[in-house]
This record gives sequence, structure tokens and C-alpha cells, in this order.
Amino acid sequence: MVNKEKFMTINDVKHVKLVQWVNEIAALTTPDAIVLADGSAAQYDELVNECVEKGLCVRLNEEKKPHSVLFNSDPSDVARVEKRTFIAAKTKDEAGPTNNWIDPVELKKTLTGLYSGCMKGRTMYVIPFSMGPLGSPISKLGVEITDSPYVVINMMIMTRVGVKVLDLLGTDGYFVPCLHSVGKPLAAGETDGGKWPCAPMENKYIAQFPETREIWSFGSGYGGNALLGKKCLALRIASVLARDEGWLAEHMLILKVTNPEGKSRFVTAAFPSACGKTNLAMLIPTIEGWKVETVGDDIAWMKYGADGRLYAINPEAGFFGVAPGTSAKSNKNALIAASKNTIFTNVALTADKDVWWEGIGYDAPGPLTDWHGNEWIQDKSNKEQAPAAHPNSRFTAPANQCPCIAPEWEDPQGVPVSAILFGGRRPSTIPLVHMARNWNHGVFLGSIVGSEVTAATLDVKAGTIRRDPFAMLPFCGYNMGDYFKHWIEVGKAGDADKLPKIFYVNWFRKTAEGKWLWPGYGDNSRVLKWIFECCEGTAKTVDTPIGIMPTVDAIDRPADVSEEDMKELLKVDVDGWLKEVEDIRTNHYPKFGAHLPAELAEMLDTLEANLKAAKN
Ligand code: O2Y
Ligand code: MN
Repeated sequence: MVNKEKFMTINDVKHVKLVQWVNEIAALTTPDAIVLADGSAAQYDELVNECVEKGLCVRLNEEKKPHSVLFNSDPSDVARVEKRTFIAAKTKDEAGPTNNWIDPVELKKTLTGLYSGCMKGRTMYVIPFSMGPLGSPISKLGVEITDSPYVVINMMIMTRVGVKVLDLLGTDGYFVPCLHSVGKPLAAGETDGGKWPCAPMENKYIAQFPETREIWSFGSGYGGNALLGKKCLALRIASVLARDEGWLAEHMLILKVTNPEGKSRFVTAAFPSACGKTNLAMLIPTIEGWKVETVGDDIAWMKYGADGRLYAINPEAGFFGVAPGTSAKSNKNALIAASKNTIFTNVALTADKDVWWEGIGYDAPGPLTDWHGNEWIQDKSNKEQAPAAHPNSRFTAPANQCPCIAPEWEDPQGVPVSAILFGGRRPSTIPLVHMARNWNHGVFLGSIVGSEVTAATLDVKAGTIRRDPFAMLPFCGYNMGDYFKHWIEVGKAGDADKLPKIFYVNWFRKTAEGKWLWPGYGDNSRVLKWIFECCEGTAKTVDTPIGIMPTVDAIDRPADVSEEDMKELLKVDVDGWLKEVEDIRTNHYPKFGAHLPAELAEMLDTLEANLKAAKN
């Protein structure tokens, strides 16, 4: 039991509405105790100790992973649950064609029933948090109520938590209320018995109420479903705030590129989940003299500064990175960031209490305990062997532990953005890089982002493009057609010369035989260099039917990429693009109906006309 005497309590809170809300939720959920998360290291340690004592996590080897723990979740609670995620706007039309919608009144009724008595036998934690540097004009404050100590300690890494946030809130400051429960009340004398508590899938709800700017999450204790500052607030609710207040809340990494002369530029980039955003944000350049540093790996909030440029902040304070595939080769900086003070979830445990996962870069050092808690012995001859770490296993690591964190990463004013990148996994058609002619053309490129479906699933044929506009498909809190319009409006509000240039990149091109054409990882710095030069006005470029492209000698070629490969990577595949136009015209844009901005329909017509002219 957390010793409440040591810490500030809810009775010390001066914010009248906050206290009222806490009391209301306590009356509904009937917890055994209420604890205020004050943000102190002592409270973090006490919560971790409590979890260790209850068998909910394992303390790792103090020499190999100091001050770190490993949690295993329930097998039904391992990732964001998009089918159980709802935008409860007043009308279905406001939620749009890409979101699950439920009437907010109906949903609140259902959830109030589920929340009733749901914290029985548990402690209710009240977490005041800031998304973004404390006091930044771009930051937003939230308060999460949760019955999960796992959520509290993760929020303490991922956001800025505690007394300083209460000071900023004062007696009546605005906060986004975020309500969370794992949905597993305990009967008198019952314990979790060392098992991750959560509710069955049909009772999981990740609900956003855009009109009232509320988040109600029930039944899942995992990641984006439960750490409500991240996807729920910083993207779904923030996208609504951004629309109404004239800024951008985006699923984007932020990085800083510095050239050999010491000039720096900041770049943001949006890729669908699982396209290597964390790796790009932390890449180690393979070109002499260039440097890349990280501001953020997942979310960017961008607002106009007094000088008319767009400034970005990373609203988060940590990385919730996917573990499998993270190795010294793919992302050494992430491994170092997660080498201490880290919470691991669903990775495998070695005999000496270190962590291991598939793609860590070395074989399992003897028998392991897999993420289910069973003994696991690596059998490389068995291609069907179930993985030791869940494919969506995670590390939660403080951002300031990343060796390449940019000195400006917590600048309350944000960093001035020179370039915005969009990309997806496209084995064919989309070239390695091309630049939009102007802002609206860039918005068009963002709106058509997608990845090719590689293996046939029940509902989609292999080879189909699954569109994920702006990589925001699961994260836009309102009608995606209106969101496109908002991007166009933001462009109109700026001075064309000061707006970031927009690029479409594709690291995932393959030959007909399925061989990668581009090595990716650190070699992506070569593309960043061309993008940097475009911003400087010194790049070698050629105007093409699809936009502005590098000449074939404009990008420094890695030793293992032939000139032929480079030509292929930078070719305009006119027939492939005409198919792309057809797919956008028939399958993608019609979804948005009258909400599709005319500017984007015109861009599609222009692209088609350009391609047809090039063909004739
Ligand atoms: O499965 C989850 O709950 C995590 S999803 C996630 C985590 C960190 C960064 N991005 C994502 C994502 O799905 O985009
Ligand atoms: Mn993400």
C-alpha cells in the first residue's frame, strides 16, 4: 500500500473542478484509496516495489538494466484495439468515414454502467500531467484518473507528471479529463495473483468525446489504450483542439539535421505505425560530417511562431518503442536509451534477469522465460517457433537518456520546421523521394499515404494499398475530410516562403525478385541531405509529372547501391502512377464525399493530366 502520508494528497489540491471531478469518479468507481501522483522519484519507486511485491512485474538485473522492470500483460491485452476505439462525436458525419462512431449519450450510459464499482479493491491514482514542456505556449495539461499503477509509472516517463502541473493548473486552469480503469474490480480479499488485470475484449472501450474534450478508457491496461496522454490526448483530442485553434497535432517524429558547416534544420516525418519512425528519428548518418539528433519519435504539435514559421514541440517526455527488431544495427541509440530506468512490457527474460527479443542482434543466451511466463529455448531450425517476445512488446524509456537527444528537445518555443516528410511501405511505384511543388500539393501527398498489404488478410487482397492519410487513420479525432481541409487552411494562414517544404519518401522499394533496392537505416541520411539542400535552395532537382525530384546524381549513393538501382529508385513510373490515380479516384477519395476539399480533387486531376501528357 502506498504510504499516503509521505506524498501530497488530493486534499491539498486547490483546483475546485478537479477535486469535484475526482470525488465524482470516486463515488462512481468506489476505489479503496485515492493517491495523487506527485511526480516524485520516491513515489515512482514505491509504486514499482508494490508491483514487484504483488508479482505484477520482475525487477531486472541491477548491473545489466539498472532501475528497470519487466511486466507481462494478459495475452488479450497486447496492443491498441482499433475496433474498440470510438470517436463519440454528436453525429456520425462529424466522426467521419474512417472512425468508429457511437452516439455519445449512449456510450456514456454504457460506460457509466461499466465504471460503476470498477475500482473496488483497488487504489485510484490521480495523475496531473503536461503534454509538452511545462509552461510552453504549445503544451496542454491533462489529468488521468486510473486504477493501474503500471499506467502511473509509464505516464511518469512518457509525460511530465505531478506537483508542477498542479501549480500550472492553479485554481481554475484548463485540463483534459482522462478517465481510465483496467475494468477488473476485486472482491473482498481477492488479489490479482500476479496476473495483469483487464476486461474481456467486448468490454474494452477507448472513447474520445471531441465536443466535450473528454477521454474515457475502460478494460485495457496496455500502451495507447491506457497511457491516455499519448494517442488519445496528444492525437485524437489534440487534433480537434488544433482544428479549432489553428495549429497541427500530428503523428510525426521530429529530428534535427546538421550539415558539415554546422548549419541545422528541423524535419518532421509522418509514417504509418511500424514503418521505423523511432529508427529514423535516432539514425546514425553514414555520410561524413552530417549529424542527426532527435527531438521526438512519435508525435509533433506545430504552431506558427511570431516570425511566421511553423514551430514544433514533442509533447512527450519518453519513448514507448517497439522492442523486436531494435538492435545495435537498426537503432543503437534506442538500445542505450532503454539501458536503465526503463519499463519493459512483454519481452523475454533471460536466466540472469536481463531482457531479450527477436531481432536484438544476438542469439538467446540460453533458456528464456517468454512473454507468457513459460520456458523458451531458441530453436533456429524451427521457422514456426512462437516468438519469445510479443511482436508488439515495448520499452518505456526516458527521452533524456537517448544519446542523440537534441539540446532543443524541451525548448518551450519549439523548433522551427524546415521540412515535413510523408511515407509508407511501397515496394513499387513511389520513388525514393520527391518534393511537393507547393503546400497544397504536399497536403495531397499526405492524403494519399499508404502501405502495400503484403500478405492477403481476410478482408484485403495482397498488393492492395491500405491508405493511411498523414499516418493519422487511427488517430484523427474528427472527419478526415475536414482534417485535409484544416491542413489547407493552415497553409493559407502562412506565408508561402516560410512554410516547410513537403516531401514524400519511400525507403521500402523492392526489385521484381523481392530484393531491397535501398539499404535504409543510417543511409537514409543521404536522402535527408538532399532534403536539407532543397531547403537551402542548392539541391540538384528535376521537374517531373509527379513533383520535384533529385537528378540521378543528386543523392550520395551508398557503396551497395548501383547506378542502375539509383535510376530505378528515382524513376517516374508513369503507368504505376496512373494506377495509383485510378485507385485514389475509385477507392480512396470517394469515402470522404462532400468533405473532400476541392483543392485535393484538383491536385488529382492535375497529376493525371501530367502523367497522360508524359505518356503521349
Ligand atoms: O500498441 C500500443 O499500444 C502502442 S502503439 C504505438 C506506440 C508508440 C508509438 N506509436 C504507436 C503507434 O501505434 O503508432
Ligand atoms: Mn505512433
